[in-house]
Amino acid sequence: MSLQRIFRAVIMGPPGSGKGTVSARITKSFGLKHVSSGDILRANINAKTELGLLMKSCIDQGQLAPDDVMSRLILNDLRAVGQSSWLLDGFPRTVSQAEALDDACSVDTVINLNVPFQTIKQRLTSRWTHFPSGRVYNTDFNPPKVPGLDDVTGEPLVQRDDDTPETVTRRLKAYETQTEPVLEYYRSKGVLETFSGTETNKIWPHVEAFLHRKLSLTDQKVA
Ligand code: G5P
Ligand code: MG
Repeated sequence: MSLQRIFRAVIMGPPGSGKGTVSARITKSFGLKHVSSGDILRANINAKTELGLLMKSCIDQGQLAPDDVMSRLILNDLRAVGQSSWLLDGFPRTVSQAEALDDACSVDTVINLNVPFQTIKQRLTSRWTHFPSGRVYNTDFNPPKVPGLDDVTGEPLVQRDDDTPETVTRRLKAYETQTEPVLEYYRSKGVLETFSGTETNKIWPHVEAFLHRKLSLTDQKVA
């Protein structure tokens, strides 16, 4: 689908709700550029940048990184994306981050994946990730073709340090206290669209149909 003006979307949901998985499908079907705050932080940790070294303990403990650091990092990345349409995954995660984003640009739609916490806990302990690309696998749901190796590059997959059961519990707590208020923030602006379920394959057709409608309406408004 060709986009006639910049479309700005955010994908939200608790840790492990499938943001990365659904983002990959949106990128493939609609050509939005995927900007993931978690992937950017992990790339910094891997490259041992100053930022990565500072943020590693925060992330490993399941706590959120400071708002000012995150807002500067992500707004900078969005500027680098330039005139492309984008999909933000993992940001904003606090009301203060949402306000910082609003100051820079308006968001057209917020896709909220509403998945029960019980479902999430099982998923995260069997997740395997290809760090350089952010591609995610799951030993039950979408296993790699060759166990332990990325389908595209053949490079080794690793488990995230913050996917231990104790850290997952802390991440869910941080989500409840700090991120859930962001849903209310976007609901009151009339841009929140919630998709509930326990399986990504059942949620995805609804997200896809919604974006088809939304993007064709956006095109009509421009025409
Ligand atoms: P991240 O990287 O943003 P989270 O915690 O928000 O991390 P996460 O864990 O990346 O989110 P996800 O992207 O929502 O989860 O989910 P996913 O990876 O697609 O799916 C999870 C697993 O389930 C995968 O193995 C997938 O294959 C599988 N799966 C998907 N669908 C199904 C299904 O239907 N069935 C089954 N069985 N499996 C399925 O943030 C990490 C940390 O970075 C910091 C924080 O410390 C954060 O904790 N951070 C920030 N701090 C402050 N502000 C910000 N804006 C920050 N952004 C990141
Ligand atoms: Mg993710």
